[in-house]
Amino acid sequence: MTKRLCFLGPVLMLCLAISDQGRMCNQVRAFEEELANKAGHHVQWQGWDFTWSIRPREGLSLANVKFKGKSVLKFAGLVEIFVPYNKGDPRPEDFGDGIGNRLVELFPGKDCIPGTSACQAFNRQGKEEGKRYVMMHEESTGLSYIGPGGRAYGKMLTLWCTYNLGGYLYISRWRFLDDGCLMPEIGLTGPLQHIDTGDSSPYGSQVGKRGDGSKVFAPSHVHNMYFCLDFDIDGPRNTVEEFNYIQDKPGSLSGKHSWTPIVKETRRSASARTFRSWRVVNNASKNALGLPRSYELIPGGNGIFRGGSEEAIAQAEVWVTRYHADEYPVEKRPLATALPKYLNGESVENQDVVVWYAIHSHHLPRTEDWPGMPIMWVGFTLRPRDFLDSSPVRPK
Ligand SMILES: [Cu+2]
Repeated sequence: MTKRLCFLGPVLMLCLAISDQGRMCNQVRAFEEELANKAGHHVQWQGWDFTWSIRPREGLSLANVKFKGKSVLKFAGLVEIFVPYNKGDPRPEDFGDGIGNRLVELFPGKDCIPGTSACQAFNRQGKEEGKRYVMMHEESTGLSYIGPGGRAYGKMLTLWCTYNLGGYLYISRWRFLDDGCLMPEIGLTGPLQHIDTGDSSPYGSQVGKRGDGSKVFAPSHVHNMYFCLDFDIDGPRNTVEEFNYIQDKPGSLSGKHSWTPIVKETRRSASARTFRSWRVVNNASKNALGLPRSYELIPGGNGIFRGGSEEAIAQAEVWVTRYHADEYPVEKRPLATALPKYLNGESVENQDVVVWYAIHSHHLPRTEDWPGMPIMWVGFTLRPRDFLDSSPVRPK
């Protein structure tokens, strides 16, 4: 209970004297210093300004992300991958003790996307020497606008790496678009896991044949990817609002949308039926139209997953919590244990809020996934809403 006292300043020094709490405070202090000093590799590109680093638990993470001079995120990282199999087991949490040391070596000149410019390949320390694990390149997004006034063309900066987690290979990439969108994406590849012998069934499918003629059976499963997004939209005091669109009456031609502020820590479900999304708003920061600046979380994935009733982490897509220095990414407990405990009714209105987002990808293996699975991409978008003063496209 005293760990909530472990904040910065004089109190921090006080709690360093207590052994267990001292360890936690050291971690908190180290992380705060890391953020304050902008430790990691600093990048400036087309209005974006951020640092990246390889963290022991979260792997390739972002800190102090700004767009056009205003802060967007204090921290962003992948924090867990939970892969329950449809038959009920196994149900591995692929992060184990962390993914920072499960990076796969990448080869400059080969693993960059051909034809893209300025491909850089880094070691763990962000230097372009030795074994490379992180790549960054710029690529064209093609047309970003076509219409009266001409055409506009866009580009993006992609920062990425690959992990080997329990045999599966996961590519993690962060795509920064020059229009202010940030797209976190995960690519699933490598060999299928928990292969058996047999025919297709409601729990999986036949994906191939071995040399001896036996049928290769691959079980179906869901990849649940959890992200920690510590927003700071032009400063730390933010509010999360939920968007829903509902027909005025069933069958009616008209309908209304609403933005509902989330005032207390809670978890929320996705809803394709109401076009549900969320935005993080700074009500004190207004754009040129006088509208509060925000970034919107546009959900992705191919459905909604609900685990067993005892799996609290698998009962929602979004959690909104108040920032505490001793919680993730300093927290050492697995996310499945820690996250449900963070919800304790605190106010999250005009506070330093953290959004936790789970993206789900149901995977029924197919013939084409055996023996090599082509990369299957899944991701979501963080999009500026009234953050800028006008459209970012300039047709010529
Ligand atoms: Cu899969």
